[in-house]
Amino acid sequence: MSLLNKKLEDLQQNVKNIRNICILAHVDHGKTTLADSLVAANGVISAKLAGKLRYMDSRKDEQERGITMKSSAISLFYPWQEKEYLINLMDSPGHVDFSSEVCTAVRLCDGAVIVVDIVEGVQPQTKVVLQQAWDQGMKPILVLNKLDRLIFEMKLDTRGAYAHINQVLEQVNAVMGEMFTTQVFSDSNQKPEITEFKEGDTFDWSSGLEDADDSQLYFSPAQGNVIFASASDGWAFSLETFVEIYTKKLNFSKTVLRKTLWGDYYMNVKEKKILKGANIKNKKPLFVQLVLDNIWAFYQTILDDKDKERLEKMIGTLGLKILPRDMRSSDPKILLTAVMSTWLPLAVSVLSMVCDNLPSPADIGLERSKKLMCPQTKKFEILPEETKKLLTSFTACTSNDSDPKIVFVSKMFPVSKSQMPGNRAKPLSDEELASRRTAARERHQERQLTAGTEGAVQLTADQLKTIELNQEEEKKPEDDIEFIAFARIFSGTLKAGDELFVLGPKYDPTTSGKSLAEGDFPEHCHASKVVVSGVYMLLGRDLEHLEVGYAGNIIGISGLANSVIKSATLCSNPWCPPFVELVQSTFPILRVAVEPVRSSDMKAVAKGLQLLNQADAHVEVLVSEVGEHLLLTAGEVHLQRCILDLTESYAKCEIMVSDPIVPFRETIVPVPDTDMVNEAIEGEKKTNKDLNDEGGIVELETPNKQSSFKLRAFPLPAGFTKLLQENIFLIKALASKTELSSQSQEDLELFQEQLATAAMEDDFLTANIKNIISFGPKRTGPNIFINSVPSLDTASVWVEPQSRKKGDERLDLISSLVNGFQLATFAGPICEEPMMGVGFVLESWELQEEGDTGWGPLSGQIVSTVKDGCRRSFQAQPVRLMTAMYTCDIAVKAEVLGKMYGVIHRRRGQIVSEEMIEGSSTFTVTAHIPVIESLNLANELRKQTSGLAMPQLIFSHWEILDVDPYWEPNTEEELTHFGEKADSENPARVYMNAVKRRKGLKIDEKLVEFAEKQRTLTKSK
Ligand SMILES: Nc1nc2c(ncn2[C@@H]2O[C@H](COP(=O)(O)OP(=O)(O)OP(=O)(O)O)[C@@H](O)[C@H]2O)c(=O)[nH]1
Ligand SMILES: [Mg+2]
Repeated sequence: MSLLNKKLEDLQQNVKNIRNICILAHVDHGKTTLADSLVAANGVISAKLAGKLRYMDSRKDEQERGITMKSSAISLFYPWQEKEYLINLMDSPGHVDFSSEVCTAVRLCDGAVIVVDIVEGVQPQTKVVLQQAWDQGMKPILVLNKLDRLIFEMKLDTRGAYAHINQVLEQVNAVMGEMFTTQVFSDSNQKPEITEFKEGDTFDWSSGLEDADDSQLYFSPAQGNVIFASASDGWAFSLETFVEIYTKKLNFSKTVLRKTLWGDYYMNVKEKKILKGANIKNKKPLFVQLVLDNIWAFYQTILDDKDKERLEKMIGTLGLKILPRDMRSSDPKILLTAVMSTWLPLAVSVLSMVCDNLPSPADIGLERSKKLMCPQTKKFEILPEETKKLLTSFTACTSNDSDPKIVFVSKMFPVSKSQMPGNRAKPLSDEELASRRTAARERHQERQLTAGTEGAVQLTADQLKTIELNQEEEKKPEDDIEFIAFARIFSGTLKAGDELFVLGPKYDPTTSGKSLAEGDFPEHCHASKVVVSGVYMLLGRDLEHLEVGYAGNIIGISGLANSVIKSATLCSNPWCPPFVELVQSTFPILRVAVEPVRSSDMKAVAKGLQLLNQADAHVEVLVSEVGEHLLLTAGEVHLQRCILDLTESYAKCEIMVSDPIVPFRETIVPVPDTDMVNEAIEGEKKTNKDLNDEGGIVELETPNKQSSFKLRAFPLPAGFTKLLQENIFLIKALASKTELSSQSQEDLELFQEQLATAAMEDDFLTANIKNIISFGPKRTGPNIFINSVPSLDTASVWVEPQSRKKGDERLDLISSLVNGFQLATFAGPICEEPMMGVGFVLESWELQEEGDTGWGPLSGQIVSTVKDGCRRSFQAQPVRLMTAMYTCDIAVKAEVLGKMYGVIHRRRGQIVSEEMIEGSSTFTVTAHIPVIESLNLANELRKQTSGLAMPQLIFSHWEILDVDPYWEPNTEEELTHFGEKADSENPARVYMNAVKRRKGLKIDEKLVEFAEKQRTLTKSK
């Protein structure tokens, strides 16, 4: 172990001096480049390569594409103000496809370094990461990066740059302010309401915003939480850097400088005073004069004027020591980096601010610990006593023998076995050398003995066995991969040999804690036991073996591969709750079917997919109903990375990938007033209301004629459906109403109110919200099932089920009824895709004493009959397909704006907004584009705009495709307008048929019409 690593290991025990931080930003704002300089400060890479190597991007494709795809960690040592610090630094990806990797990093850290490109300013992912840091209760510092771009790209003078910096700061602070107000408002909602008013009482209209403390909230250089940097040129400074420089050089008072160096202050040279009001008097602010002017001067002298003499003078005044070799360099960029990084070393500014400003793991605090232990929707108080006791261990973060061991695994990452510390080539000891020599001699003798038997060698049974085993092993792709858990110890110590409980996300200490404590493992308790086989320090591309891991540190753990799939909580105490799952900001929407090129590789692919699933938090692997292996990814870039991983590491065989499969939703709409050519529909086609009264009702009977139903479907208002989608976690929480936290209780009431408002346009729905008996599919989906049979007295979703009244047999069969609805909404009749925005009404339900014999159990018959009924009543309404839409954010240069619009329109996209980034020629354009039309968009845009436009695609919403998929030209006008075969084909039908074809469903499609015409086309000329 190197000296540095030894030091790091020692430092792990001093929790006060540990900082766990991650670097977060929008894509390409310079996180990895910044990390380089910090890593270089530890001598892991040479300072010369810092900013160019992108050390934390250890994968080949990360290097080639220039984007980070995985978050990775490194432990750094930093001596600061006579103390020694251990900084566990994490680099995260900025591309939206990998936002789940950001989640895994954020989970383990206490502090965040938010990087913002000073030219691009706040971008969509910047907002997302600020929100994530906020939600996790992390303390952030801000790095305004790429300041060099202001000089040469934007060609700003120092005052212009100052104004621009202020603008970007305001943008960031606006985001912070917004999050703060939202929080205060939601907190003030929780305050107990005053119900009685006495005379003389004053009513407080304020929202609490005035009293809330926001002094620490905003970023400001004067607050000491902003750093200015150019990561690629290796320099950075905070206000404190210049305060130090000028107090030494010019004998200024530190306190005065700290107050005045940032802000509306200027220097009056005559009076030798610093005064306020630079703006009004049109004077140079102090920051411009003392800071920016100097930096601009260096860039000017070195890169523009190439004036060595002047430069030497400047270096002399500052007392910098530059290597003669760098001074002689003919490349001005090298010279610039050498000078600037000596004057304003990046690592010093960033790391010292991290040590001073960001909390240690011991400062985790009560609030954050509670948040980790208990989902927001539940009351902390309902946790069992034994569990509540663990809160002190969380907050204390101590490593005594008596402390429970609590570890959170946020992801599993693959390491090739040869890279593991134990397996790296070591120099051989004398004994090992001697034994190898003997072995070689024996082999040689054996060979000589068997030489006479014409090449045939008799093998013993044992030898045969080993050979067979070896052959089998050769086929297993996972053999050279070991999964290491990316984890943080929250309490206690961890070493190889420790036996711990592995608690899956669904583990519940209330129900299973006691059994586990007694040594039982009840079925489906989502817990198991595991023995840790090794603990490692994470060092970027390497791992270093650790004897013991201490509380507060981020470490790697081996030996968990068989017990942990993606994330888990490890604890020595079975009363520990599993850590709260993070809500993902995106969900995997792009799915493909994969299969091997050679069918003999099928097993390898199946195994490979499992490994991939384990290694990537954001991948989902499914087997479809027809037996295909489906892979769900966040987007195209993510997909390409997964396929590469699969072919190269996990399955190790050639793979065929289907065209991406894009999901659809099925819905119904009110009967339209006009047909496809905008003619009013009259006559026999009735209005929706009439339909509901008679035509829409479907009547069914179970096969044994014992039970019959009347069902009806109706479209939910769009706002209503949206609410259902947005509040899934509340709907989930409804399942256990007694455990709801008071906050969730209020959220629930609010949710009900909002639903009532959204239902206003539909009288029937308004009257029946209280009669909803289920949501579906999966009991949380955006469809509802309403009980409108007055005699059927069953509990709605909103109330706790009471003890059941005797006498009504139907009540025993409610779950079958609901299951039928669940199945119907899971796969609709258009093309077996899930339904959305549909309400089903149970109009009547008859149950006879007995039915025909010879049929299976009644419950099963009810499931299938209700499912069928829902599907038929769905089809009695005008049906529509819904397509998934992406929000597409594109940063694009003005000169290629037109070309970009061309690409978007061709793909049926709509522009939502377009803004120019002030002072630059870059536009930020937001568009909506159907997911199905988005494939290869990034590539096409790059080609069309010579790489000047970069799209970020995030799933946004579902949109109704306003054409009936079964529509064919019917009326005379339609026939004249569209021709007999609807020449411009019905897009909904195209999509529907494509889905059906994929699923192997029957398609109502004529392949060749009027074949004889085709035959005669050429001959008849
Ligand atoms: N001009 C300039 N370019 C920079 C600076 N810092 C980084 N870059 C460039 O910006 C590009 C992106 O840098 P990265 O460090 O890979 O960005 P990132 O934030 O890690 O990107 P992702 O991980 O993909 O989100 C690279 O081409 C860098 O050379 C800077 O201070 N000034
Ligand atoms: Mg990066």
